[in-house]
Amino acid sequence: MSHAARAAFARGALALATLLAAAPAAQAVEFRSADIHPDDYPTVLAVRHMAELVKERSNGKMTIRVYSGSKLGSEDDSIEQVKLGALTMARVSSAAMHNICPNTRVPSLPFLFRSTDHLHEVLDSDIGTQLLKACEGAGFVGLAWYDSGSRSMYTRNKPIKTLADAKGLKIRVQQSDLSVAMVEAMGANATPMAMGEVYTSLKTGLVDAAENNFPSYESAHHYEVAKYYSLTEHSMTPEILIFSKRQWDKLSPQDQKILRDAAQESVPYMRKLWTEREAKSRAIVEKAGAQIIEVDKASFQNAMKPVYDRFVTTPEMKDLVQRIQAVQ
Ligand code: GTR
Repeated sequence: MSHAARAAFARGALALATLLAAAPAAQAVEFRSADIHPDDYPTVLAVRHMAELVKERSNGKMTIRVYSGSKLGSEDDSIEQVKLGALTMARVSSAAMHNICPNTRVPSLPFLFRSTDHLHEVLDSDIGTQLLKACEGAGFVGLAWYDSGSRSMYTRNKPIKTLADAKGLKIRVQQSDLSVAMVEAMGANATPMAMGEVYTSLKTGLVDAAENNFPSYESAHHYEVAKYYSLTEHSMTPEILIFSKRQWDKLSPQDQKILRDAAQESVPYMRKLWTEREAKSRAIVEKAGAQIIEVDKASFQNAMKPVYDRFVTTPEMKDLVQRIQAVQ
């Protein structure tokens, strides 16, 4: 080879090496994940934790960018985008999936879980795995369940102490027909709306009440406009992390495993943060003047039969409910 040819060859080799060095970056994928909660909320921190594990285990090939604080829209918007594959992931309340995949209604059934331990036992068992798959036919791979504590009622004007106090109130609920039915079974009027509209609706009196866990009541500032928090603890609807089935099917089994494992490993991390946040949020709202009220829980519980009758209709759902109740 002549000197000139050798030099040309070396230049070519160098160009090729540069190209190869850039190649992993070219193949690298960044997944976007949506959450309506602020940066310091346990769900957001949990998905960020998952993102770190995924990046490390895929040697930087897969990264996840979490968009918090509704930057990508409401929960319903995100779900639609995930279905289309325009957005890869979303952490949403499983109540937001009720009308899309009916079996997700099961863990939201009123007074179904006896305690947080009971909820964890169920979600960590094959029942939890079965329920995570409930939305695959509708375009969503369920990656993990996250805690959301229990939801309780809060009011603007007067406290709810017993079922009779809920009668006739206009109560904001999540956009789910089960949530609507639950509030109607209490003798109240349900107003389904997105979380982002609740603060103003409470403030202006469009609704008299809403219901949520302590961290959401606190972080969304609802306690400033509805200071009576009544411990009805009527539902323990968990959060769910969903992945677009369209995008999932394009991934290798190895990459799918990295994602699934990392999501699962973010669960205990999230649970720890959740317990801390519940206590912290409760302290914040109490300090700000919110009143925490004990209620006659049995009066609420006794009113829930019509909800079970209407929604637990298929043999599969009946079986799920029975199996959940049997978990010790
Ligand atoms: C919260 C949940 C949110 C959202 C909200 C609501 O507890 O974390 O994802 O669903 O409730 O009431 O809309």
